[in-house]
Amino acid sequence: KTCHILGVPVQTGASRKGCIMGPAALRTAGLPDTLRQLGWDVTDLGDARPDQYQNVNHTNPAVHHLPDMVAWTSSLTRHALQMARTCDVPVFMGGDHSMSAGTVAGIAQHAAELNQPQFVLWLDAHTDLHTLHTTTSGNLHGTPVAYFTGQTGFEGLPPLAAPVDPHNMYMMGIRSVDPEEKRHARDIGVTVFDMRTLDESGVIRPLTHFLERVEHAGGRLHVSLDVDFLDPEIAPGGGTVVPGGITFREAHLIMEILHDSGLVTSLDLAELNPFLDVRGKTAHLLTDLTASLFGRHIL
Ligand code: DIR
Ligand code: MN
Ligand code: MN
Ligand code: MN
Repeated sequence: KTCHILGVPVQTGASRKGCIMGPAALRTAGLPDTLRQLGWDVTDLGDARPDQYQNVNHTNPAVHHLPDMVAWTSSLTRHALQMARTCDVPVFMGGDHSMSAGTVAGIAQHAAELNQPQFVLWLDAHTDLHTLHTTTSGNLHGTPVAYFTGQTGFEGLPPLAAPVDPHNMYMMGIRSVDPEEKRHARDIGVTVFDMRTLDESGVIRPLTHFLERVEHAGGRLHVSLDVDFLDPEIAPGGGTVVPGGITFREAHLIMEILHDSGLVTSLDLAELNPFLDVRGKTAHLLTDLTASLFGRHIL
């Protein structure tokens, strides 16, 4: 099986600088070689670059670095589509989570070409469901889900070839949601397994339920992993960490179950900020979680 890896050194969607070093840290932690040792045919494509910057203005004065997001989104949509056409499982090493506006847009376009429904598993403390109008922080890493599900309020961003159906969108680990995002999540019908739900039911039941849906629909599955999905104790290398996150074993178990399903067709590793990490701890954890997703077994 083939895996193409692309670095996405974007940091302008976040409030704190440092995600630009994410791809370098994941390479330093040995991500490509780790997947090779598991038997995968891995090609590291190097780092992507944004397209030419255009002047884009916006009426929401909080919004910052919109031209960067536009330029990255068009570039990454193209890259993701091409990677999905040429390998079994594309992996995108971020970069802040604004990257997923482009990666998921391109991946979903490929699913549409194959006439298969695209599913997305969003592993994050946040829903990232703001539009350019509802964001109060102006940090555009809080907007990719609303963009790639085709919501209005993204003037200036590339039009979507194939929006993801919000009903095919599942979120886990959620524990920090702004009021406008709450309304939006309810209105468009994404499924949110928040931390309270996971505390009560564990991670296995909701995940298995979701995977059965993907399987029955004959769908393709993109997994988008934000560092702050994980508890800050085990993953300090993120700019917007939130206490009460997923534990080390829960995270590995999710990856192991995802692997056994055989359904995952693409992956984002988002929000690693090596400048805030502690001796590569978070970079190594993301590498090990990716290894579990790609078939590393304890026995
Ligand atoms: C918050 C935080 N909802 C915002 N979002 C983050 O700024 O829009 N997403 N950190 O990852
Ligand atoms: Mn996120
Ligand atoms: Mn987050
Ligand atoms: Mn539907």
